Amino acid sequence: MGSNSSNKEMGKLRKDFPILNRKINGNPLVYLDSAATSQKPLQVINAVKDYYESHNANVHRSIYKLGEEATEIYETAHKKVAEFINADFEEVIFTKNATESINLVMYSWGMHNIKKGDEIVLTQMEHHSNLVPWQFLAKQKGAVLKFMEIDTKIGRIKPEEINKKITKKTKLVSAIHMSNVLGTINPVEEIIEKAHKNNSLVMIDAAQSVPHMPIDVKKLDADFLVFSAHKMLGPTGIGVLYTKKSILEKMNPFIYGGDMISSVSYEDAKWNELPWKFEAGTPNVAGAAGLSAAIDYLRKIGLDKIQKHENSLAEYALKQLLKIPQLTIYGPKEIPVKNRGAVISFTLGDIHPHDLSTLLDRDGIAIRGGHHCAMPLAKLLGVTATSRASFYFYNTKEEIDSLVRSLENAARIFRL
Ligand code: 7TS
Repeated sequence: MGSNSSNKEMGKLRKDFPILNRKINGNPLVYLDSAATSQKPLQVINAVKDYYESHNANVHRSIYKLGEEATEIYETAHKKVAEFINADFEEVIFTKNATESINLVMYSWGMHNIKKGDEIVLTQMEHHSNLVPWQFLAKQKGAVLKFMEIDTKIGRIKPEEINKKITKKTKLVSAIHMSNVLGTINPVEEIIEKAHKNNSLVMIDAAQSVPHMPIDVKKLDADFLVFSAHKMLGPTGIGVLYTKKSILEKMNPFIYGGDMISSVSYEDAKWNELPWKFEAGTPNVAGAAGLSAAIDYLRKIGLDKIQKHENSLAEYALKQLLKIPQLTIYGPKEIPVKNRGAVISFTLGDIHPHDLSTLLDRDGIAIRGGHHCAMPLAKLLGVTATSRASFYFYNTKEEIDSLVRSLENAARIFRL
């Protein structure tokens, strides 16, 4: 499929997203902040509505019809997520978001397995949610954090850093799959192979990759992998932790209480079977209903097709943005695009990214300005903030043209 026909075909899906019909300040909304959260199709909105209208009850406890239906909806969502990433049913745990998934691993696995002097290896492009928990753990345990350095000119991990930083002392490597700032897709296969050779476990922060490309956890061989439903058309408030069964079986629960037990006496308790051992309390059933619908929607289009279309959007956007002389792009700029997603960070002259966001908002264009929850990376890039345009399959080339027109206009207003 050519990039123009893919633009047209994907453009037809926009009718499923009611919010994309909104006018902002009299202009059609151009939503370019899907890395923060994606918009939701009617199929997802209706699944949540239908759950509350027709099936609402608590799960795993009520024997009456509605209770059975709610349980069925909740467990089906688990099955769909497992299938989506090629995991086993027991290996998929629902959390609140990717951040909570990482914290679960830090508390339940890290607190018991990381010891004084052990090394935890991250990249220099981690989101705070895959940095701050490990800083806390390292301080608690006297462990050492190491960072695979990046070449800031091209926005990629320096190839030699993988061998240099992952050693026999490494107990955990936790790496972002696709950068939410640079758009870089990291060589996680190579990182996982190197880590396993050194008997280290690996966690992949797939918050920005699972929504945009096919992921097979068995093929990848990651030990832990996390993501959030809200970046992949699903509702907020529900996230996923994938963990290999053999590791989960040895981990203690994270949160203690109802539903995660099989039997309780006044003195003691036995844990429930996987995955419920890690899901205490009433879960986000409506969120799970929405996540199921989101997965159905994504699978119907096909992740391969989504990735291809986003590659063509990234390529077109890079080409057009590179024509603006006052604009600096941070991250991979090669054309044709390779190992990068459709997230582009930039600065326009010395306009503060917050001012640029405000100016573009007047034209109905939503882009994010700031440090994108990666303050150390911004510092490394020599900036305090950048502007970021991030795309999903529902974005079009015409929207990129609107972005470019508005940026050129901003450059004129600021006399750059
Ligand atoms: N990891 C990555 C790579 C992310 O991009 C984000 C959120 C998270 C983890 C945390 O996800 P959460 O659902 O737990 O909040 N990234 C962004 C962003 O780039 N702009 O807003 C949120």
